[in-house]
Amino acid sequence: MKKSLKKRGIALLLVYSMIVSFAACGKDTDGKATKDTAVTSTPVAEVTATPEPTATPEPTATPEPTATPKPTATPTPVYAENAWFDNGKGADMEEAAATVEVKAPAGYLYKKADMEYGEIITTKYYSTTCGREKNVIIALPASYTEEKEYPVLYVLHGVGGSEKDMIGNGSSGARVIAANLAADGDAKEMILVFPNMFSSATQANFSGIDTENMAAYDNFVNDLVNDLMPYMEENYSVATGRENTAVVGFSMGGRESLCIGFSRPDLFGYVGAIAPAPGLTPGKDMFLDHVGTFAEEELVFEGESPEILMICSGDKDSVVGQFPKSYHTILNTNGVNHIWYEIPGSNHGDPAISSGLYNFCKMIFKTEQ
Ligand code: FER
Repeated sequence: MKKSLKKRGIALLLVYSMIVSFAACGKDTDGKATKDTAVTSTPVAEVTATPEPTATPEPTATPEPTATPKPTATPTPVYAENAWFDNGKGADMEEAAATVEVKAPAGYLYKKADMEYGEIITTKYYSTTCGREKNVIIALPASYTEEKEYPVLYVLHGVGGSEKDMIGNGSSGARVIAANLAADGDAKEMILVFPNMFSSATQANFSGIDTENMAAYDNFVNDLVNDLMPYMEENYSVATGRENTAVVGFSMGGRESLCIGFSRPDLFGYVGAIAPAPGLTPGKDMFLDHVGTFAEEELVFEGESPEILMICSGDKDSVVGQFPKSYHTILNTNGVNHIWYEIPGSNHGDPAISSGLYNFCKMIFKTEQ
């Protein structure tokens, strides 16, 4: 019984193979029969072998995915892994951390042709801290009106920099990123303030990375709190209070935003540091043996703590190296809730700067009041 079945199977296979071979080889690409039939070109000995899988119709009928337009306009966001560090002191930042994207989408970095970006005011205010006038640039939202009050984000530049550095229209331009996000409803409308951080009472300009110049940057917290913030409140329609006041900075500006955040948690509800420079705590690098503005154990909040405290850095930063990560480690040790993430492949600049600005602008001023 088995044998006869096998024989019948072989016979069937033979017939089947002949038909398949004929069908496959006996037609040209248009499906028309050709003169050169396959029957003669297929040796019988091979026909008894298992039919080639080519006989099974390939699933070519399914439309290729290329037919669907590629979603290049809105690329899928890549969320930062482990961006949240909860040390058991509350989980206010957890939700925000889940939305951190490692890179700012390109669509947010440049001005859109059909959009208003608001007035830019280049002016001076008198600093009692420095005993002189200081430059500041203020960027108002396009819809600015005295009828409303706006939260304020102070944006701090890098070492030896100026008030002009961070406003930009390019990929590190805080004003364009903030406005594009606000237009999409992903950020609150806000006033951006770009100060000049150098705050010496005896010297007008930065002259090199040394302990005196660093002290002049650390002194900016006094200029900010005693001079610039009152100036803003007097001259613009500003929403006051820590829920409406944020500070973010790059490199030296990141170090100072942390310095400000830890010094005045009563005034700043949102603190962001992008590739923060060494010297917030004691440490030595190629430039200086930093005395440290704070001892490591002083980086704590006794009472109020920020609604958002974000530190980020490129993982290929050749200027500040591992210092940003060391601040993250210190905060973990000290039980300070914060958000920390790295921008893969970024050196000391973009895409880390635009990533930090984009994520920070999305997170701030969202606390229920
Ligand atoms: C330092 C290394 C880098 C330092 C500051 C920087 C204060 C800042 C770099 C920048 O702002 O881009 O040791 O000391």
